[in-house]
Amino acid sequence: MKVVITGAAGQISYSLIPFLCEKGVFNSDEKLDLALVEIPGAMGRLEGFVKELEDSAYSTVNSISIFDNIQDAVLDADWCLLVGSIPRGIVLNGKEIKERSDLLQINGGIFTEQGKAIGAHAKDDCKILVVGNPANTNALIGYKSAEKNTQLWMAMTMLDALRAKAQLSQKLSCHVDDIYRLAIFGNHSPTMFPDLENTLVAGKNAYQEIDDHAWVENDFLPKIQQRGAEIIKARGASSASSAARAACDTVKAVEHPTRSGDVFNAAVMSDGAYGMPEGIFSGFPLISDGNGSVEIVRDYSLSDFAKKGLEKTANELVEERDLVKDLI
Ligand code: NAX
Repeated sequence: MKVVITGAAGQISYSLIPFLCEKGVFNSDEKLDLALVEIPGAMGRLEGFVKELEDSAYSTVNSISIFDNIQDAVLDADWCLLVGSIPRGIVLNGKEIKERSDLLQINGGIFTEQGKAIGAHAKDDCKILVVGNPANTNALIGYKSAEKNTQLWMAMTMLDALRAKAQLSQKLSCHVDDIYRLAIFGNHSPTMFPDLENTLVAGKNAYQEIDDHAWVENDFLPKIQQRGAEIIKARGASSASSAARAACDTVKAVEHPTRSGDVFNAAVMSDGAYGMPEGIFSGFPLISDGNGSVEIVRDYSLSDFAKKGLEKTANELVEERDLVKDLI
């Protein structure tokens, strides 16, 4: 089982790769061939991390290789976790990258190249999870560049779902495992829409159990939408351990059948479900059969409040798509 991870010397990967090496993540006993990718300037750091991975002597791992280019890394890949990207605020050629449009263009270049390489050299049924931000639009660029619709492209919204479950479990004093059908719609950005109206907690409707729309609108939604910023403020760095947990959970969710009556969360290419425009990557509730088939769950009913939320995040995704239209 070949697993490619870009941004492998970064902070998310430092937690993510050990998580992926634990038993039971993949639905196969085949040992892992890890292909770790970095930019040339970070290869030294990556070599250091590889020494630690070797010292961990994982029984799940067959080999660990490092690459400073995507083309060689993705040959026959089963999974590609695209974590590496250029963060907002970085200084490139003397200019600080602050604007979303600049960030989209720079990362767009990276994801065009990665998409082409994955389409040409990875397995036909390769699964790809984009973590690097702006994740939904990076996934769109990668998917379009790959030109291979047998491959499954996703962008990560699992972290948003885990954050929402954690807040809901505190509010209703229940265990996170008792929460079913919690869905994140739209963009992995502050416009995302976490839906509680279709969520079940121990078989009961979560929204009715909360019975407090003001809490949902004024506390819960902003909390989830702004959680990333809250963590940056407190930690001086963006979420890493929780993002790694979420990326690993997404792999697990695709690799194994979804538990009965539940969903998992990722952004996939929209086919118009729930009125999200076609041709953007949007967060949806999904199910997996554990055999490579992932489907959007289509039986959620949306209130006017939810529809307004979906419209807002859809508009942002369309705007982002328009900003990179020369790349797709
Ligand atoms: P770091 O800056 O620690 O690591 C990123 C790594 O990517 C660096 O080592 C860099 O050298 C490498 N890199 C850059 N361009 C590359 C390329 N073309 N090929 C290979 N490697 C490349 O960031 P980290 O905290 O690990 O975050 C990584 C990305 O995840 C960021 O874009 C971040 O915004 C995004 N996030 C996405 C989340 C999500 O839910 N979708 C949540 C967490 C996180 O904010």
